[in-house]
Amino acid sequence: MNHNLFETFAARMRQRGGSDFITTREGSGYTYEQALTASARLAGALTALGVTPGDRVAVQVDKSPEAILLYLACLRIGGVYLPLNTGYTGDEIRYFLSDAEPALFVCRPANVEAARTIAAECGCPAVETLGTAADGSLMAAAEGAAPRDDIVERDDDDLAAILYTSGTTGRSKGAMLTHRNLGSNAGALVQAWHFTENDRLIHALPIFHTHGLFVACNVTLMAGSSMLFLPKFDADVIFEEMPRGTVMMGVPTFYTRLVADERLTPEVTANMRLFVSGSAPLTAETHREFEQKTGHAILERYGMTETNMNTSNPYDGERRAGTVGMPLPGVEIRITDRETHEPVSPGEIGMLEVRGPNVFIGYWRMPEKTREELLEDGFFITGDLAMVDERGYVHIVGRDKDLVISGGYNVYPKEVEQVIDELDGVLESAVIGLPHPDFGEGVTAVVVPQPGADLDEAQVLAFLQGKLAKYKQPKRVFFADTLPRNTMGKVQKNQLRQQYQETYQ
Ligand code: MCA
Ligand code: AMP
Repeated sequence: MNHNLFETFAARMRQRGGSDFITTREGSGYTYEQALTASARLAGALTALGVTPGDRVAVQVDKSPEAILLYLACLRIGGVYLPLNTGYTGDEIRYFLSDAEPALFVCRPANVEAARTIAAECGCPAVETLGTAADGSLMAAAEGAAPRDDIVERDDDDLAAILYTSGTTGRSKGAMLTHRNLGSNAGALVQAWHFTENDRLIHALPIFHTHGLFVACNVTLMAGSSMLFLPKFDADVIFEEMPRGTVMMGVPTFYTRLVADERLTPEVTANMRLFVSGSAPLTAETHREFEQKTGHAILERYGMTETNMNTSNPYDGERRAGTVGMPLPGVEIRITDRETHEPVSPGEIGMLEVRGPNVFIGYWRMPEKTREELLEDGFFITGDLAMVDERGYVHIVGRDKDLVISGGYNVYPKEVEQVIDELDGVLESAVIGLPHPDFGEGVTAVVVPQPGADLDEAQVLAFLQGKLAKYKQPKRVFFADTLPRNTMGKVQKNQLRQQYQETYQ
């Protein structure tokens, strides 16, 4: 039996035939039938370009229906899809290409020159382009390619995708996700969230992360629903489209922006049946306000790049504000002591560990990192601190990892600190997340200049331009003579967070 996830998708796509799969506001898009045909052509193009089963296909393109067809084509031929944040700079891309060694890099048409240079440096043999108007050299290649209607045989444990997540050491780690990981999770979510062919998902998330790609698109494909693809979150457009949608998935920033808008009413959301939130904590306050204004209780769920979705509030039953619900079917969680991995007493806070068919098989070419985080008994150490209440709802109460989540994007302070420290005149730096009304947490730097150095905020910010993706760059930079340290010499970031807590309030 072929365990390629695309087998499941293809069966559904054939059934759904002429029904809409992806639509856009501009009137472009694909029915399921058209998507099957077009992805077969793209599969033919990938093969002609030399992509073979197990090869990585790195993709840094703007959001478009064709980018999803490329993902499907890649699955079909047994390739490993490797999506990259569109905000990544050349330096960042260089690292990913040299680490993942893809057989093909698909970039935006406007970036092709730089992409070719970087690809050549990294030994990546092929570069093609994909634009947002069904254009670019890859689409041209697909036009002339012999379509591939077959589906390459894959095992459950074969790789379907690699998604990079930043690491606490400053080096990004490629999470290896299998056909089983993606398929089992999409199946569980379709059931848990009652997705059907009648659903129309308002899709305003980026498609290079688990949330917008796997949660949104795999669930849609598995249920045979349709999606309205929007280039980005824009409240005006969301309000226009809600009367024609049934589900929206978003990060908490979507919801804080909607709640602050007077257009949010029971009438405008009357056709919607479900609002899902994840990727960062949704405050109980936003949850309650949204419900007061619309009658809809946002359904919060919790996941990670390494695990897909782990827990979800119930579809039927109480969606408890400030909690992420219960484990999805097939997913086990345990709350443990950080040192011993022994379960803590019920109701106590500990490390959240997770096991199940959703959990990845390790970090790409990082066996040691994998051993540190993926235990022999199959439990993955999430780095999130949690407790389970008396009714079985999981509360994420903090993080044991030094991580900032800004507008749903993860920023690892170490990576930003390393770049700041390269600036002449900087002795050292500490990057922290501070409460931010729009992004949840705002990336903030505290810099210690070398004695006699004359540095200001603008200089530090200018230095980071082009070196780090925009969302990783601090919103503010402060200066200090020293950083607070404990007796072990570790920087006391809690103290810094306290000192600067009012910055964005
Ligand atoms: C944009 N900017 C940001 C962010 N987004 N800065 C910090 N954090 C961000 N997230 C910058 C812009 O470059 C701009 O800078 C300024 O902030 C204001 O931009 P604005 O127009 O307000 O932003 P936006 O374009 O509206 O974007 C905000 C957003 C977006 C809608 C929240 O960031 C977004 O779609 N986030 C979703 C991320 C996501 O999908 N995460 C899932 C991964 P300037 O003005 O200087 O140019 S996590 C995941 O997949 C796990 C598994 C899970 O559980 O889901
Ligand atoms: P990433 O794997 O980069 O997408 O980030 C996963 C991290 O996002 C988790 O380890 C959590 O810290 C955080 N996260 C995701 N969903 C939630 C949620 N609903 N509440 C709190 N934190 C969340």
